[in-house]
Amino acid sequence: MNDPRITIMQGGITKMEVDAIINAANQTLLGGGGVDGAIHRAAGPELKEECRSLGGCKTGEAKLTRGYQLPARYIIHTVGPIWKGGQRNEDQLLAQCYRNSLAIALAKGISTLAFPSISTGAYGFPLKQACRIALQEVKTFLGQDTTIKQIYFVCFSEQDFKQYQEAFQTMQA
Ligand code: AR6
Repeated sequence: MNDPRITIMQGGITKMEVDAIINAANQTLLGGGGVDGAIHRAAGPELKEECRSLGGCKTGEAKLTRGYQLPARYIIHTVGPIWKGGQRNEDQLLAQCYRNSLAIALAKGISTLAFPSISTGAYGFPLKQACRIALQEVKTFLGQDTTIKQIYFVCFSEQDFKQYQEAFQTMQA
């Protein structure tokens, strides 16, 4: 059955009008390139100030900040694994990113949130494998008792968008 609470779309995550967006950050939480850079630029310099007070973040874990100039009220920063060939617990660490981000959202009473494709840019995680993990974790989470009403997967490129759609359709079968 198609879960109406999951939406796959193409676009920029900084524009999303949701309670929280997820950032694919690095362990310093002090900004970087890719989606992390875009989020810091759009949120403004106060975000970095708050991030500085958090003392970094381990791979697989997640931390919450305000959204500042973003339409989103909160940002959940998570650190995906760097792909090293698949024998370094990368799958489990990526799954933890989704699980821990969702746990924070639930604890905050958040009802709408948007994920980027964590680890599949600079960190090199194979896209097909990563989006299967992302969708699996979100579906498992939504199968439990939750206040979350809508989860967007915001794909930046058309290639990512197609891959997510394909994985989603395969999982419905
Ligand atoms: N909205 C949605 N997705 C985006 C956006 C955007 N505005 N911009 C890029 N993407 P990456 P990672 C996509 O490299 O692999 C940073 O420097 C992008 O096309 O941002 O987890 C951090 O500081 C790709 O599909 O994150 C870390 O050092 C996805 O976001 C490192 O990169 C993730 O690509 C983290 O690497």
